[in-house]
Order: sequence, then C-alpha cells, then structure tokens
Amino acid sequence: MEKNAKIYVAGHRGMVGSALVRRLNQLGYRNIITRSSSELDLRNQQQVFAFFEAEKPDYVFLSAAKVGGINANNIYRADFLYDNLMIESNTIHAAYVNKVKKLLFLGSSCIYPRMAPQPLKESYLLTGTLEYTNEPYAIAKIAGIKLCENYRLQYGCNFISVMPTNLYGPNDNYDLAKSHVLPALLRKIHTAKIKNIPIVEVWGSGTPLREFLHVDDLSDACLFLMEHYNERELVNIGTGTDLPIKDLALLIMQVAKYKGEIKFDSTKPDGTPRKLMDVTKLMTLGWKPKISLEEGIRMVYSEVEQMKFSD
Ligand code: GFB
Repeated sequence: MEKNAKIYVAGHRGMVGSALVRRLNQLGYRNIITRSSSELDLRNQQQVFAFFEAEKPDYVFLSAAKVGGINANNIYRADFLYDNLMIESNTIHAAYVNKVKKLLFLGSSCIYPRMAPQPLKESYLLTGTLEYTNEPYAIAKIAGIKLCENYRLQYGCNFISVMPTNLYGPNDNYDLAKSHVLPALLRKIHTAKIKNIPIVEVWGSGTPLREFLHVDDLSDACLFLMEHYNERELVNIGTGTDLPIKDLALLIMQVAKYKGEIKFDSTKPDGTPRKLMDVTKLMTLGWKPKISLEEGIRMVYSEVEQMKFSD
C-alpha cells in the first residue's frame, strides 16, 4: 500500500479497527478514512453505496462486525446473523463496484467445525457441523469468506480473508453479559481483589481450550497480509498455542495478585471444546506474534486497574 493511499478502516471504534488505525498511523499512512456507525450504518445498502461512490477508497479493512462472547452469540442470534450478513454484503459489493484495489475481510476461528481435528487447518472450512452457540455468527462469517472468494473468481477482485483466533487488548468489551472470557475474567478478578471477595465465578467447566492473541499482533499480521498475500484461500492468524480456561483464570489471578478461589458455574455453556489455529501458512509467509500471553495480560490489566466498574 502506498503511504498516501486512501484506506478505509470499517469499524474503527472497535477493538480490531482501532488497533488497525493505530498501526497504520505508526507506519506513516496518512490518508485513513473512518466513519462511526451513527455516521454510516453499514447494514444500510444505500448509505454504503453512497459512501463508497463519494470516497472511492483504494484499500479496505473490513473489521466492522457485531461481535461478542459465548453468551451474546447465543442470545442475540438473529442480530449476529442479520447484522453481519448485511455489513459484509454491502461493503464487499460496494468495494467491487467502486474498484477497490484490495480488501481484507476479518472472520473468526469459530467458522471451523466444532469437532474438527486440531490444530485447525484452513482446509477444514465446511467439513462438518458448527458449534451451535455461535452458529449464526459463524455462518455470517463463512458467507463473508465466500463473498471474497467468489468476487475474486468471477470479477477478479483482490479480496482476501483472514481468520483471527480469540482476541484481547485495548478497547475490548467489559460488559459481563456480552464480553469474551478474557476481559470478563480480568474484570471479575480485579473487582474481587479490590473488594476482598474470596471467590471468583468462572463459567462452564474450565476445561475448554482457547488460544489468545493480542490485538496489536493481529493488526500487525493484517498489515503484513495486506502487503504480501493475494490468494483465494483464507489465512489463520494466531499463536499456535492454547490453554484451558481454568489456567487462563489462574494466570490472570497471578498477574492481578489475587489470592481467592475459583468456583465453576456449570449452568453456563462451555462452547467448542477446543479451537487451536494451525498457523503454519502465516508463519511460512514470514510473520509471527511478538506479545506473549502473560505480557499481554499484564498490559491489559494495567488498563483495567484504571477503569471504574459498577459491580
Ligand atoms: O470467550 P468466550 O465468551 O467465547 O468463552 P468462545 C470462552 C470460554 O470461556 C467458554 C468460558 O468455555 C466460556 O464458558 N468462560 C468462563 C467465560 N468464564 C467466562 C466469563 O465470565 N465470560 C465468558 N464470556 N466466558 C466466541 C464465539 O466463542 O469466541 C464467537 O461465541 C467468536 O463467535 C469468539 O468466535 C472469538 O471462544 O467460546
């Protein structure tokens, strides 16, 4: 990407979009365009088409999405399906019509079958049944991958898809009913520490395995792929290592210096037993993560210590 190229980051207020804007700024890109959802509703086809026609961006990072943790995915099922399908269809079609040079679409590791062999290779897409708690989100993200693939095949568009593992970092969502596990446990453990509460509740059995990537590593990988990858097949972005949720809780307790106990809430779902990315392809292309999980949790915990929670 040329330093003066017009780059549209869709979803710049979210955790991923804001990390992309930070990284683009650090690298000296000076023509970044953004719109908040109140200025541009990406679910609205007319608004999206008018925006692309007026702005004619050269490059697009499609990081706008309705996202959330296991509980939000499971409850707002229709919204996760509808909102994400509309955002992707409108943006990808407008990018084609307005001759965007390259578009990068962000998916998720939940697109892979629930019981797929581990680690998850890109080729496992559509080889089995999805995890039901996040099936609507996964189906919308699979549609996004297929839009990119088929606009490439039919119209020659250089649209690529990347699949990040579970992410965390600045601008994460700390709403306990909607968040992912890592920010939820940071909040619960921090609150328990400062209020001297002896027990922290962890959802499910604590046995599911998850892989976590700091969003600053993700944005770095996305920029790397925007520069170096022009193929039809999706690319996984992760670290290649995972840990049980129980160990994640223990690690956060250690970072927060909290000495209480964990209590598992078996009324809450576990979700997919394991979703470890096979990152051979990305590493062969020449990229690897820089921020270890412990270092990343320390960075985020220092922000959490400054936050004011109502609980
Ligand atoms: O991060 P998370 O909400 O989503 O949950 P998924 C991961 C695991 O942590 C599950 C457990 O086994 C949860 O039961 N967990 C323990 C908790 N305590 C908590 C807690 O306080 N809050 C939360 N949220 N979880 C999502 C998908 O799946 O991952 C999305 O639903 C997307 O579609 C995203 O793919 C990356 O990893 O299970």
